[in-house]
Amino acid sequence: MTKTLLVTGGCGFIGANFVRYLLNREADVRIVNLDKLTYAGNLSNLADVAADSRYRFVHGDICDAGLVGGLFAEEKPEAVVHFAAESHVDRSISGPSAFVQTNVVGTFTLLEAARNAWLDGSAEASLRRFVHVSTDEVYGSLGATGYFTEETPYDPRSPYSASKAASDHLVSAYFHTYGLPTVITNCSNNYGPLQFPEKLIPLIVNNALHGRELPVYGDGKNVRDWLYVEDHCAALWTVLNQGVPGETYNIGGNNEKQNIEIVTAICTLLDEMASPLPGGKARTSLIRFVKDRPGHDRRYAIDAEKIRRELGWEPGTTFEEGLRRTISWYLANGPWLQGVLDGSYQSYYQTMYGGR
Ligand code: NAD
Ligand code: TDX
Repeated sequence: MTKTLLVTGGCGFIGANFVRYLLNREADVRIVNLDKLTYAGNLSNLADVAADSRYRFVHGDICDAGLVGGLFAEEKPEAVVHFAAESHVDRSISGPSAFVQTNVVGTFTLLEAARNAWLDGSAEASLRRFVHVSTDEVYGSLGATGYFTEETPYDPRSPYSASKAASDHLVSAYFHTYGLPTVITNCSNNYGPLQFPEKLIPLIVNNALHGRELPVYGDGKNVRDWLYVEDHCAALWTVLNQGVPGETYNIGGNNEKQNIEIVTAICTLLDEMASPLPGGKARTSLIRFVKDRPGHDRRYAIDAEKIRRELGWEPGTTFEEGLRRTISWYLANGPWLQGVLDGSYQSYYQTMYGGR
C-alpha cells in the first residue's frame, strides 16, 4: 500500500537528498513536499523528480497554520519528516529572528496540525510517525575527549542551536502530553551534493575552484564529525520505519576532523581533479585564518551506538570516498553552483567575510 509522507523543507540540502533517495528506492512511497523556498530552498534540486506522479510540491510556510492544517486534512499523511529550518549558525548570529520564527514557531505549528490529525491514535487516524530532524549542536561543545549520547544534557550555545533545542523540547512535549508518535534524531555535520555554499565544505570547494581565499575561522582546530548525506538519508528511513515513539536517536559518521584538515583535503583533491590554478600554485596557498565565529563550539562528536545496536544502522561511506564524490558532483554541476551564487549570495558573502 502506498504511504504518503509529508516532508517539510524538501528543497533544501538534506531534504532534497532524502526525497530523491526515497523516490529512487521505494516504489510505494508518495511524497508531499512543503517548502517556503527561502534562499536555501532550490526547486532545481528536485527538477528531475518534479513530474513523478508520486511527488507533489507545495510552496508555503510551515508557520502558516491554515495551510499546514489543510494539507494534513487533504493528504492524510502516514508520516511527517520535518527538515524545514533556518540552518546556518553564522546567519543565526547576525539575524536570529528568522530562526525563532521557523525553527520554534514553525515546528509548533506543524505539531499542532499533527496533533489534530493524530486524534489520540484512533483507528481513523492515518498519522503514524512524526520524525523531527535535529542536530548534535543542541548538546553544546565538547572538550578534547568524550561523546554526545542521547543522555547528554542540552546546552545549546548559538541562536541556531537554541532554536533547534527549543523545537526538540516541543516535539518531546507532544509525545509525553498528547501521545503524538514522535521520534527525534540528532545528527552531526552532513556533507554531499546540493549543499548550499555557505557551509564549510561547499564554500571551500567553490572558493578553491575559483582561486579565491579560503577563510578558516580561528585556529582551524575546531572539530566536527562529518557524515555523508546519503548515509543520513538511510538513517532517517530506518528511524521512520523502526524508531520507537518518544525515543531520540543520535546519528553520526564516527569521523572527527579538524576544520583545517578538511580544508587541506579539499585543496589536495581539487589540485588533482580540477584545472590547475594560474602558475600551477597549490590551492593550500589560498588558506587564510580569519576572525573566529563568536561562541564557536570547539568540538562535536556523536556516539551513534544506540541506532546501531537497536535499529542496525551504520554509516556506509568513508570520508575519503564521500569527499571525492562530493567534489566530483560540484565539478559536474557548475550551472547549479552558478545558479545559487546570485546577487543575494554575493552580498551575504561580503557582509560575512568582507574585512574579516
Ligand atoms: P537547508 O538550509 O539546506 O534547507 C532548509 C530548507 O527548509 C530549505 O528548502 C528552505 O526553503 C526550507 N524552509 C526554511 N524555512 C521554511 C519555512 N518557514 N517553511 C517551509 N520551508 C522552510 O537545511 P539542511 O542543511 O538541509 O538541514 C535540514 C534539517 O536538518 C534542518 O532542520 C537542520 O537543522 C537539520 N540538520 C542539518 C545538518 C547539516 O549538517 N546540514 C546536520 C544536522 C541536522
Ligand atoms: O567559512 C567558514 N570557515 C570555517 O572555518 C565556515 C562557513 C565554517 N567554518 C568552520 C565553522 C565550524 O567549526 O567550519 C565548521 C563547520 O561550519 P559550518 O559548515 O557552518 O557547520 P556548523 O556550524 O558545524 O553547523 C552544521 O552542522 C550542524 C550545520 O550548519 C547545522 O545546520 C547542523 O545542525
